[in-house]
Amino acid sequence: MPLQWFPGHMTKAVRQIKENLSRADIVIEVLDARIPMSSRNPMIDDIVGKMPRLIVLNKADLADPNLLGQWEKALKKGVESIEVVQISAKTGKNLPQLIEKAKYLCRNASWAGRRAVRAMVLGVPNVGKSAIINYLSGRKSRNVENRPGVTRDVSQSIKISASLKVIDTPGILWHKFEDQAVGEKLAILGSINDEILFREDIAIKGLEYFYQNYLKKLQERFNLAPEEISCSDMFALLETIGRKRGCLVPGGKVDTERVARVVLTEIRDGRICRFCLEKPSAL
Ligand SMILES: Nc1nc2c(ncn2[C@@H]2O[C@H](COP(=O)(O)OP(=O)(O)OP(=O)(O)O)[C@@H](O)[C@H]2O)c(=O)[nH]1
Ligand SMILES: [Mg+2]
Repeated sequence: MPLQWFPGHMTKAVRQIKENLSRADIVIEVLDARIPMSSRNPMIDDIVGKMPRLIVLNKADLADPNLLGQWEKALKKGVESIEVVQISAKTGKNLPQLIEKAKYLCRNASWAGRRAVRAMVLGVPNVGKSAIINYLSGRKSRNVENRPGVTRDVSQSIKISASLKVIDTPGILWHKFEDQAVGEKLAILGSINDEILFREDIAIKGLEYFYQNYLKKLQERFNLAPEEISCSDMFALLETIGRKRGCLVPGGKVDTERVARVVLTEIRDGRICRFCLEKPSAL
């Protein structure tokens, strides 16, 4: 069954975003640094048009450090109205650069230097839009949770500093994933409501990526002997992990739903290793 999640609150959110866009000078597009391509919402291009854009690769603390710089370059691609910065709303990495780049994008505006840059923060659900704003503004972790669809309304303008004000928005997805792999990656990383997913299928997809790209780390994390992982049957691997983690139902069979939750949590929280599910050459 194709993945799709576009609940009613997102329809309202898209309308609110369009209505409020004129309150902003630039857009801060937040991507998950582990899936910079799949977390780019094509609707955002249509909504913001040629407005100056700061692309933020958030959760850099969880992403593969060997690929982050490459992604930064690939996304910038010499476009003058686009700046890119890799940050972490957990560690605070590069947040001053975010403010500097937002100012830089507006350096030629008639009002530059006389008033704050006004930025609207956009992105798919759960990429850390609200967490970034909280960190920058020094607010407590209000309105931040590790599930998609937490922020429900476009916010008032929030003052970050004398040079930056931001508007928070609800995460939005688009109506149909042309490429099934895009939906799967968004699901693996928690941008799609888990309740609508077949968790086993998504966990298996996740395991497949780690099997292909981070095999050694996968073995280490789940204590897998080479013969336990030598086949490419990912369902069997899920069951093996289930037995090792004691995810069993009475009678001794593996509770695959439970182990799928475990695997997804471990992937999302970066407990296997820092990773990216896609490489910039795929752009
Ligand atoms: N490790 C890590 N976790 C982060 C980072 N940024 C956000 N998070 C976590 O990611 C989860 C989602 O953060 P939110 O700020 O609620 O995401 P959002 O984009 O506002 O989500 P919606 O409001 O649902 O669209 C929370 O558990 C945050 O603590 C980061 O840079 N690193
Ligand atoms: Mg939010």
